[in-house]
Amino acid sequence: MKTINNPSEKRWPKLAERSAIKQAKLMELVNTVFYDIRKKGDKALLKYARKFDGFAAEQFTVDAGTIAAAASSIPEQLKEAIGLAKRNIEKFHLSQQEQTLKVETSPGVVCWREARPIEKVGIYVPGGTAPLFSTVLMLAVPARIAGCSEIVLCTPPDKDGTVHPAILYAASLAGVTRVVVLGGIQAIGAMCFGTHSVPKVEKIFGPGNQYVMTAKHAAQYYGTAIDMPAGPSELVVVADSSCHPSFVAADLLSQAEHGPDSEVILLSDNKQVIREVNRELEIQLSNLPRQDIAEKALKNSRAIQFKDIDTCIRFSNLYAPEHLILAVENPVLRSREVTSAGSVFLGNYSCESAGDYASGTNHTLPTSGHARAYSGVSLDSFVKKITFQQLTEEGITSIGAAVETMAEAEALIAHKNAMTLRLEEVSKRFQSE
Ligand code: HSO
Ligand code: ZN
Repeated sequence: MKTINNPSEKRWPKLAERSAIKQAKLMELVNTVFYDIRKKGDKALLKYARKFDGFAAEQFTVDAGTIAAAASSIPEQLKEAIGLAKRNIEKFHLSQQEQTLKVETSPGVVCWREARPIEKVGIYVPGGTAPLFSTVLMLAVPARIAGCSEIVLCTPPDKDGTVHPAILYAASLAGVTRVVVLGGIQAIGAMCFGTHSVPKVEKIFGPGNQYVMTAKHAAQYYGTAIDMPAGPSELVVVADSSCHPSFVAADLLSQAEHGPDSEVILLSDNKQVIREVNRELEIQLSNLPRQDIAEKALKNSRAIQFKDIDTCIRFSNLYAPEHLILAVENPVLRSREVTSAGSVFLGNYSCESAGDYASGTNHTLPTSGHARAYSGVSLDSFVKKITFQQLTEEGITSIGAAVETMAEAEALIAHKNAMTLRLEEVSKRFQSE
């Protein structure tokens, strides 16, 4: 990894920049595909599935028999692992349910919020070299807890036109209501507009390549919400002399192996740590099946040495990584300094893989600096929160005059009247009693 030594603060913004993704050309393509899907529905899906994936299933929806049969082709050990992960994701996301809290803001004025599920949600699971069935759990489990009535999963077919059995198994375990074999722009377009075989959804979740990301971006324009803007995966590790260099290297590689555009950064106050992590990277990299991908990702990556751990964390806050590992002394205390990150892993034993699969936190997180303003996916991502209020006669008298005064000052007399009529009725009744 390229090492940078004590960069001045002036250089930080440049060092925290992600490489820009060129979306303009892709947007043209997305618009064309979307237009066709709106006009021709399933016919257009078939055309683009053949064109882009080289394959289109006779029928887009995977039948119940195929889904049920998937369980028998998965090793028992993997089923148990998926079961454990599901239970932990369920526990953590169940804990995010909020109690309704009714607040009396003024005498007789009660306000509260209640969550209602987003009825139809779509989950996109990329195909390609790694079948991300863990992502199925991360998205379908909270959708189920939230009470979403339709959970549509779109995933591209393998070369032979099938879906990986672990994706199907995770889908049935987590409560997905329909699995559709469809990938890329056409999958996002199908869920955005709805066709004969793919239901229209209210919100689309999940990772994807640049085509998928651009299509999700465009879907918003047509009124379909998305989980968050997404880019290549990222990891920042802040490590001091208490770290285990081999662990740190393994963590950096775990994220680097996602894709050649993944970005991993090591921040340390210690030259020796950087040297040892680099040595470990070389040893471990040579043993990885996805060595090529990880190697390419490491080329965009860097180690930065700062004067102390405080400065490392300040830089990390500016960078706002998707994942942050604090492999430092007193990690819990240090974590208070973290102001922007998608998910934080504390101490030498909290590897990112734990959160990617089985600890219970969600692995769908903001990338590309969006952690400055966005949270990762949680139970809240699958609900709308509706506010309620109830005013009694006492409530009208507590805030009525203020409402009248403010409405008049905004020159909105109908607003004022809505209150005045009630105030008059209440005061008349008081007088006659
Ligand atoms: N680290 C990925 C999630 C994932 N890792 C899925 C393994 N499988 C999110 O950036
Ligand atoms: Zn990962």
